[in-house]
Amino acid sequence: MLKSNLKKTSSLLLIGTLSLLTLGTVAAEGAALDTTDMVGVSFWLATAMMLASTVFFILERNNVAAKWKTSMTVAALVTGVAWYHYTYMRTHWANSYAADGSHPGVGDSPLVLRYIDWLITVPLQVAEFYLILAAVGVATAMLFWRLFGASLVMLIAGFLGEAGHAPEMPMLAIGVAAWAYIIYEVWAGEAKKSADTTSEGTQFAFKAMALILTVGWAIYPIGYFLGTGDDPNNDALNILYNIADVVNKTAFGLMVWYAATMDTKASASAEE
Ligand SMILES: *C/C=C(C)/C=C/C=C(C)/C=C/C1=C(C)CCCC1(C)C
Repeated sequence: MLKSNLKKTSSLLLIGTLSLLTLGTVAAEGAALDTTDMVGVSFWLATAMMLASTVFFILERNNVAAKWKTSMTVAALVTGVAWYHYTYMRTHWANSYAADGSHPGVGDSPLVLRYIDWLITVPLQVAEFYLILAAVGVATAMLFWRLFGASLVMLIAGFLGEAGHAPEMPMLAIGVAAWAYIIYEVWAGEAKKSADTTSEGTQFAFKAMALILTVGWAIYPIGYFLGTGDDPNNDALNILYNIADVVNKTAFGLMVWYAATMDTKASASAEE
């Protein structure tokens, strides 16, 4: 009974996702992609990856132990929200070729769409991090709020700098400082101490997340930096942001899924 209800829920979720895909297609109408434009291609690849990951995480949610289900849901939300924004971002990019076919200038980056997406998905990932620690009862709510606060400072500084509301370099410095604080908190602070005492699956998830926050997130400030100065490289900025999003959302979700699967198998064999 419960099983069949779960199956029904996941089929409904899948149908919902696919209907959203139709909406996304409508949103893309009128935009022709220049297939020799690698930045444009990266927008399209990222869009497809986000949708595929979302469907995968929703379906795989049924195969993991109960305590991992919320983590899988959050992973699906992150890629789902990103997929939704990517359908618009790729259109924005494809619509902004100059008449001579040259690539868009700085003003044509999907800046606002990107930061709206990050403003939703980054706190979701911080929540994910917290959830994995909380699943074993070792994380405090304060840890969540500290990471949440620091990620907001990072994103707001980045937005003000990129949008030209504040000088680029000082904003980059503030953003990097907030990110450095997150790295410290994860490798040396409360989070680290909590994770040392838990199951193999949780430890794997924790290490994966610490790496994502340190190495995966490092791609963003590099992209930002290349987009600054008198001769900003708008193509490099966008292609790096797109790669970073796939790494930090899809690969990150896959690691959570892997940890969840590992932990589920371990507890199943312990019961036998
Ligand atoms: C799914 C989206 C994610 C994980 C976005 C992450 C964004 C960052 C880690 C951005 C970092 C930045 C800095 C560290 C310095 C200032 C500029 C930013 C906002 C690009």
